[in-house]
Amino acid sequence: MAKKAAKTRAAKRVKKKVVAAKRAKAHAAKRPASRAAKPGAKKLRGPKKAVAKKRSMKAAEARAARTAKATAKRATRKLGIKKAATKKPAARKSVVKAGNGLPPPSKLAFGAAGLALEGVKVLDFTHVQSGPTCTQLLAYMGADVIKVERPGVGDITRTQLRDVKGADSLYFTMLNGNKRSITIDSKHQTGKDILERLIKHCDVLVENFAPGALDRMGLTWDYIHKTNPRMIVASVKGFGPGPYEDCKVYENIAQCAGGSASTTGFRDGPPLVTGAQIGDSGTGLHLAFGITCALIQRQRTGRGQKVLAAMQDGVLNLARVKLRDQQRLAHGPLTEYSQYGENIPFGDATPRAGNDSGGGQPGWIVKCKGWENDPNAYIYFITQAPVWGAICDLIGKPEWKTDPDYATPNARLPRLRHIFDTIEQWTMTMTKFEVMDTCNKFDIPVGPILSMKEIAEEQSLRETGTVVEVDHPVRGKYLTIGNPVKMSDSPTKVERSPLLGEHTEEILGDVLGYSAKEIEAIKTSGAITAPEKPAKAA
Ligand code: CAO
Repeated sequence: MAKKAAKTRAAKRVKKKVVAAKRAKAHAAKRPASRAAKPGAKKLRGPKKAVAKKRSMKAAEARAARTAKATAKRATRKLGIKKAATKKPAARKSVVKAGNGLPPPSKLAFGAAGLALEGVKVLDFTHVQSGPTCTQLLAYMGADVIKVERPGVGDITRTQLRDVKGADSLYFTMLNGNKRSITIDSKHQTGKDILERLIKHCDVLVENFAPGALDRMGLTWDYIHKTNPRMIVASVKGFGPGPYEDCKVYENIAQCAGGSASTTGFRDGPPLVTGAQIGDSGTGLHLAFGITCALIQRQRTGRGQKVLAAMQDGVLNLARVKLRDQQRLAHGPLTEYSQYGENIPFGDATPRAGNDSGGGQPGWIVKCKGWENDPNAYIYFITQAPVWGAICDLIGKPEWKTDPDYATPNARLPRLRHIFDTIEQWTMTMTKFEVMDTCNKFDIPVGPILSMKEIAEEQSLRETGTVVEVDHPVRGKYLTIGNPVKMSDSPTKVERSPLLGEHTEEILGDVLGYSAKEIEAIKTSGAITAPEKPAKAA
């Protein structure tokens, strides 16, 4: 008992000493440098004084720390407390392992190790253009894309803009290559059962129905996520959440709502939509990017997620330089717009820029030989600053190289119209291809206006697989656009689009495991066939 009391008293004494030492340390830290300095020390001024002050404070702190450490050491010794065994940190092993946990590099030749998305199964509920663009790209990359279509009807584009009677239109065939087609009535109970199996089987569901349509089929996120927590549900919609989220949207609506139309066309004309399908195909591309990222994230999390690409957002993303210009307007006119050189004042919004070059290197479309009869006998000409001297020599204006009105990019800005008129006098003496050949020798950036006919016939595009000819059992040979992205270890082989329901039985049997007997029952249920047309009255 007495021993214990003595120990407690000793502990209290030690504690007191520790507190005192701590106080001393704190006090030393607060002590002004002048007081910390030794008596008789030379009085310092300015920066030297500041350095000395810092040094003496440091010394005081160190003294206090030493005292506190010694006191605490004595105290622990008195109390008989053994110093806790401090674990020596193990020698630092290299945490960066070569390969990052990935399998060893394949020894197979590049292009022989399968395709990038091999093994990824996609339940494709897309139609028209935006969604099909996305799933076709996934299919080009090797995913197994199972396109679900309404029995007897299919994707509406099969019959839209038909050029060959009875055959799937090019609108459809050029957006649905490398896919398999299954017909399922998603509102029929047996159809719903088949879809449930597909949801369990697939990794990604892609859809671009009008807002709410997927939910009305009973395929809500909650249901899908419960049925297959790993499934990624990817959607194209016209607008993101907000006042317009329930609206149906087509290509040109997106171009208008995304800021493209207001900035396309000529200043004195109405807004224009572009021929490039930035709303549909552009958003499909964005969605494909989102899906591949979600697939990678799923490798860590094990779960799927919703991926949304709104067409307005996709267009705006592609028109971002125009939002850049909108903000620049607050700080003065947009000097690279020809309207600046023509002394036409700017309004409060990014104007239409005609054929002005979007970047800081002025450019314009100029006529070439034959423009009177050929609507595409034009070339885009960029007066890139580093090659200005070569341009002057070519167009017969060597004096512009030293003329202060033309010698610098800034001096040229108010004279762009005259400069391009002069360039045009020269380009009109040659075909667009001759201008291209001549300019390329001097590294002058130019681009012939190629017609779709010229592109279809361009041999180099065939050789790279960008333009591909495929054979179709009903319509015969047709051209399609292959994979615009070329990968050294995932070469794309473009295949024709499927006929409506061409793979229904194959998918039911081989993929979903229905027996022949079950397939027969499904066939007669009406879930995969078009409803019978009522017989005509005699
Ligand atoms: N079985 C049964 N019903 C099916 C089916 C199937 N396999 N596939 C589709 N349907 C039904 C849908 O359930 C929907 O029915 P309800 O409206 O009764 O629920 C119906 O077909 C039509 O779907 P939808 O509304 O998507 O089609 P739409 O032709 O009226 O509209 C579009 C087309 C493109 C405007 C609209 O889908 C849309 O806004 N999509 C989102 C934006 C988009 O992708 N636009 C780009 C299109 S490309 O230019």
